[in-house]
Amino acid sequence: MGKRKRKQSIQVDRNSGTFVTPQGQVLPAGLEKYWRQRHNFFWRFDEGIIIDVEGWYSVTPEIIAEDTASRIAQLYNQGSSKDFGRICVVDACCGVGGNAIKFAEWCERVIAIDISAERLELARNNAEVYGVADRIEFILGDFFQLAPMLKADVVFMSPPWGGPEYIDAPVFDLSSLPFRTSQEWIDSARLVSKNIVCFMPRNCDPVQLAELYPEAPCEVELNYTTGFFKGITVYYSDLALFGGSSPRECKRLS
Ligand code: MGP
Ligand code: SAH
Repeated sequence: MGKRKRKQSIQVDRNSGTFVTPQGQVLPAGLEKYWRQRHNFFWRFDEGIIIDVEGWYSVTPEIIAEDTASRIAQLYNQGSSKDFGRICVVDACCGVGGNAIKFAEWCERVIAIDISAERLELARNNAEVYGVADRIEFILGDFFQLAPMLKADVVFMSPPWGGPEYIDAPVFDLSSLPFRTSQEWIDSARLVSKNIVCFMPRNCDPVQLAELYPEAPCEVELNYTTGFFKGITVYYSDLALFGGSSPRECKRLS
């Protein structure tokens, strides 16, 4: 922080269809736009953050992750200070840690699950960069198998959407998530907590999102960062009653 970021450029090699980052990572062409957003994904990117291919196109921008975590913690704290929310949050698919790190900054206990051992290790590395690794319990496994054994105050999910092509559909069909449908994710999450938060594609149908958990109040929040629409956060049950207007421009708090 405080240091000026050096302007760095990258060049795609047309023969190999790849580019090499200044950190020496070889990435497929097409991911350049994500690499250019690296400091939006992690404000401390230059301090040793590591992201793999799926992580590059899936990580939640830090400002949105901060907004979600602070909102959850403040609901339980009834205040606006950055005291820990005395709650346990399960991050069902933690990826490279974008959300889990922010939950660890704002909440007392975080359980971060991922089915990929490689990405779970990257999440641990990245949490170390932020100094919060010791406050996250990292679990390698399939959320669907673990869910019946878990209880938490809040469960957060940002499942795979099927790659950057998710945006090609005019309306993203929630049953078309890879591996498991959105309904299956919600049904398993309900075993962990009634308070569910999901980060979903910006081309989702809000009505379809509400129908996934019809018994619960639901609030659909459109997440903008610096004017760009990035995704939709949906809050179910107690969290939906907190207020919070939609659309929401996520602002840096710290
Ligand atoms: P995007 O639409 O692929 O990128 O993803 P961008 O930069 O908005 O593209 P542009 O061409 O419109 O400028 C937007 C954000 O959605 C990403 O930064 C991720 O936070 C999130 N995201 C994208 N994908 C493909 C996934 C995914 O598969 N899973 C999850 N959980 N998040 C994703
Ligand atoms: N919010 C994360 C990005 C999540 S990307 C971040 O900010 O970094 C989605 C993640 O879900 C991927 O890392 C993928 O490995 C994981 N995943 C897919 N299926 C899963 C399952 N059944 N159980 C747990 N994790 C899963």
